[in-house]
Amino acid sequence: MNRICVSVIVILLSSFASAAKVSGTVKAGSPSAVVLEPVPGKSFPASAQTATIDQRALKFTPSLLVIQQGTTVEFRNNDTVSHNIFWPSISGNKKLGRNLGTASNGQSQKFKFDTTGTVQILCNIHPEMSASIVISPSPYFAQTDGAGNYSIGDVPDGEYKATVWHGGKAATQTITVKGDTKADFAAAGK
Ligand SMILES: [Cu+2]
Repeated sequence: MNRICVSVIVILLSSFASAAKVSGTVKAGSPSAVVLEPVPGKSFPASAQTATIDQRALKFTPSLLVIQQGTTVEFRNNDTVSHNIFWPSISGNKKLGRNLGTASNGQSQKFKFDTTGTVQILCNIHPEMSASIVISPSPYFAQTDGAGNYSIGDVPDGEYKATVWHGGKAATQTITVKGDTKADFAAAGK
């Protein structure tokens, strides 16, 4: 079971001059994610996309999913046993917790995530089942490959604040994007 769960949020602080690629390595390894988050006041149209988390062999797949705000996630039961879907909170806000109930084989449950933050997806039938969703306010995000590398295209030049989550913990740092930019992130915060 992979307990590593790393996310990086990069907050855009300055102007949109030109677009470039931001890439690098999250040294905590995979699964990891990199998200670009605008400063307050700058917003993007909500996503109308969909994403899927499978339930297969008593696991959520993927165990880490990164989406843009407004994305609908389909939870699809591909096991012969029933699964429940619930989350106690979003970024600690218990008012945003939900219980989608139980689904049997072949059934799907859908939920549109309209708020940003991080979500721990759980099943009350199988306590060992867990997945994480990171909800980005912007369309700038990526998940790492198996080696921990990430790449985000079309990122405007500027100052960004990077938040790295690892194992449920977070750390932040500032990076500057000017043209194609390399940005590596260490593991874990406090
Ligand atoms: Cu289950």
